[in-house]
Amino acid sequence: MITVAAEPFPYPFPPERTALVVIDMQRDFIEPGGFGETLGNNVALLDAIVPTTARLIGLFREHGWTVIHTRESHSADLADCPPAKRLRGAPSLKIGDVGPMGRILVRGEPGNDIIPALAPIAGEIIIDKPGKGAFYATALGDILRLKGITHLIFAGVTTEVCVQTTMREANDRGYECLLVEDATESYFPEFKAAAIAMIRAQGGIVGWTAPFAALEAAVREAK
Ligand code: C5J
Repeated sequence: MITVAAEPFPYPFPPERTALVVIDMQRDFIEPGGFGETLGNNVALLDAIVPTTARLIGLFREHGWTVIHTRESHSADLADCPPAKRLRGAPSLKIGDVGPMGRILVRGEPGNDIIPALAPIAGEIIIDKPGKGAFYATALGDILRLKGITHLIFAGVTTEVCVQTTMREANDRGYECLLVEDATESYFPEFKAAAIAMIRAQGGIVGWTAPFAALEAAVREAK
């Protein structure tokens, strides 16, 4: 067991039964011209966590621990995209429309890729998810069960939407979850702060949170 100095109290995890889940670090959310910007958001805010997220992924790769990436994405015929999702918020470009990086939030389009700085490498798992939560309409639960995973460490965007939704889904399924505070971001800093507070309130009702430095220090000390 490795124990991280976390909130609301120390987080112990068995690395061989732990997966890092990096949520939706896609061009569509982080680069201009994608889904995030069509909804009126300042995408530059999300770019700030890329170096820390790269170090977090690097830490897992260095030890050969499980890394999972998710992509929010839809099939080309949009059969898995509810009209409510496509139309809500009156985006300047809707899901499936052609933008500067190809069709917005459609699988296989350039904008739907994970940003080059965090690109998956051979052997890492990629989950394409049509919803905000990574367990909905995906094989994630089966994959984790087959690998014997009991603990999940989360990073990615956006904190209060896809990250928090997935963390809550995982918590309800019995996983012990930690969110890395400086490897997650929101278009709304106050929503990020609120999500972190909600996750660790009431004795860790959804899980734990800790900065990357605390996780890295715990891993180095355990050697
Ligand atoms: C959103 C996400 N915000 N990945 N998706 O629509 O959080």
